[in-house]
Amino acid sequence: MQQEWLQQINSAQDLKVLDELRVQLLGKNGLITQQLKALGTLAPEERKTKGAQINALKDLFTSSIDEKKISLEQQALKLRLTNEKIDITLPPRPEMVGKFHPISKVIADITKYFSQIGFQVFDGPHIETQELNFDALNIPAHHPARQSHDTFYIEGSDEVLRTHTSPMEIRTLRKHKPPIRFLSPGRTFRSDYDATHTPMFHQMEGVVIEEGINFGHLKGTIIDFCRWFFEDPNLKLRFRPSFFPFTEPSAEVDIGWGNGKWLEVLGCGMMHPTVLANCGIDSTKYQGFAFGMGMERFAMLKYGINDIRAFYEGDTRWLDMHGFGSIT
Ligand code: 2U9
Repeated sequence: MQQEWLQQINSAQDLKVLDELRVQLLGKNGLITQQLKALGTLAPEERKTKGAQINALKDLFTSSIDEKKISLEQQALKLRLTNEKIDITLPPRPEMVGKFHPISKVIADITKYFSQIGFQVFDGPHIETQELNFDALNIPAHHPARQSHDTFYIEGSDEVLRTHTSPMEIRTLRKHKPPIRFLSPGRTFRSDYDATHTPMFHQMEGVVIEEGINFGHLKGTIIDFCRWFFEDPNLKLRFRPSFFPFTEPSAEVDIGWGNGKWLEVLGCGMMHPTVLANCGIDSTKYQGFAFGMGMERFAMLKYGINDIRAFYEGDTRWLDMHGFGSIT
């Protein structure tokens, strides 16, 4: 009988069968348990020898079952590890796919367009000295433009959060000499918050400095670019005289928006000779133009988004609707 039970224990295929065997042998009404209970009816001498035998059997069965249990558990674990392997080559679930923010899309598209006509891209720090953010750009202290920028000043420092990307143009022109064409996209900061202003927004500025550059080059560049961006080869544009301290002459550009309406999209002008001199560039040899535009405004016009605040609320449902699967 002992051999038969051991044989059964060793050939148990799973933990359930093994547990049934344990119950049959060692459970409340198990074979061994009954035998132990029956000892009480035996004569003292017989009880001693039989008792020892049954207890030895109990120990044998218990250790055999325990051993078998460990081996079955290890087998089961091995099986799970091979069956439950994660296939990392599977594509992600559709609901887990992220989207590119419309601002990333607009910056990537505009950068790509201008890189095809010889523009490099430079980006730089968000915190700038007042010299780079204002003075070098021909905006002296007490000039009304300083007030109109709603600047974030940094306490105990001469520095500010840059109010435009223009300081990056100064940095670039002090380091790299003309002829040069470049863009500087990036974050800018002004203390303002309503349906068309957020305290952090994105600008893209462009600069071209070469010998013999004139207002015609500026107009041609801007007209071609806007017609490409707004996907309308017949788009009407209007250059309206304006003023910026860093360009002279300056203009604001409007695009025709059907039914005789005009919409302002960007500002531009010829590089001011004082600004060129501040960068160590001889304005009798080199001329240039610059333009600046707000990325949120471009995105809102192109993609029909009407409240700028939604860009930075971080609502993934909004991003699902307005984002892009790819920006290359
Ligand atoms: C240097 C010299 C000239 C960049 C320019 C504008 C006109 C302009 C605004 C458009 C919408 C800023 O985001 S916005 O509010 N920008 O109108 N920007 S010319 O001129 C420069 C820049 C750097 C050294």
